[in-house]
Amino acid sequence: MTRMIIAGAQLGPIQKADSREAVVARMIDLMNMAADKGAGLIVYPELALTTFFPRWYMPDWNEVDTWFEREMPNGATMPLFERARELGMAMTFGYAELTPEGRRFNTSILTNRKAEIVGKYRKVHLPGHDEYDTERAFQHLEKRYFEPGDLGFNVWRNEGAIMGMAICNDRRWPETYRCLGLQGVELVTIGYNTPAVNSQMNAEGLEKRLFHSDLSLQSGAYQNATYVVGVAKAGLEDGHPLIGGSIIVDPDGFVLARAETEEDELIWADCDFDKCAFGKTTIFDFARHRRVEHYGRITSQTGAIVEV
Ligand code: CDT
Repeated sequence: MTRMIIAGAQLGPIQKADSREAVVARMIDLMNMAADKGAGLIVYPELALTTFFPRWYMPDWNEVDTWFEREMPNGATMPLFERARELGMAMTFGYAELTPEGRRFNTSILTNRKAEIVGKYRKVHLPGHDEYDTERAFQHLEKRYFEPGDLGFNVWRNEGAIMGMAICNDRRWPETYRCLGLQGVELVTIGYNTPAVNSQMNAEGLEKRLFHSDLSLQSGAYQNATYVVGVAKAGLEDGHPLIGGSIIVDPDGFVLARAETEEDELIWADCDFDKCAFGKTTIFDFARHRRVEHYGRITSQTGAIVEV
């Protein structure tokens, strides 16, 4: 039997002027709280170390690179790794990765209880645009600052459970969960930075955005009989509101824990990974029920083609 208390460490806003060291101190505070709850794994948001910088158009690539990490761990994040090792707590968090070859990715890593990195994921579904867009109320320049991830969707057996990662916009795509589900995933961790307003439709605000976040995370969990943890960076960041709504979802799609604030806040739930087996061997027994002969379009065609 494998069970573990999983913690979601929602972060409140990180302003442009906030140092990585100050953010890491906040992350350690949340980790200490998670230890008090007996957590074996703590999940932090996407781009956890800085403000959500893709909202800013930067023509100067030297400035862009100040938001990226060249190695992990590094000087700023080492205290987090050291505390995780002391507490024997696995963790996952997101950051902007600049490789030695000069490639830029929106990345997350997964560690074991010894604070060794056992998994890395690079965001596949990058939202937004790559040039300044005068039509939008604010910018979302992920396609400018990152390449689409090149590692695919992988799982790792970590501390007794089969774990996979995705990042923010990935949570809206059923393909994400299914690629992980087809590898038997039991826990999907997803950090996010979601603006509370649609930059292209002002009328779409917080309520609808939270609904879509829940809908995506809960359906991904249910349809693949897996736990899903979605963790926000929330609140008013550099004058721009981000949704909170971090949740832990069980393999039936029910919400076990939910953040109530838009600040640094810990949620946690006791996750019994054996509970994934029922769905995986009955209604979502992929081997018995999937009909791949009818799914060809999913990989051969990207956009919709209307022929009628
Ligand atoms: N960071 C990130 O991927 N944010 C996107 C905003 C897209 S607009 C709905 C998200 O999917 O939340």
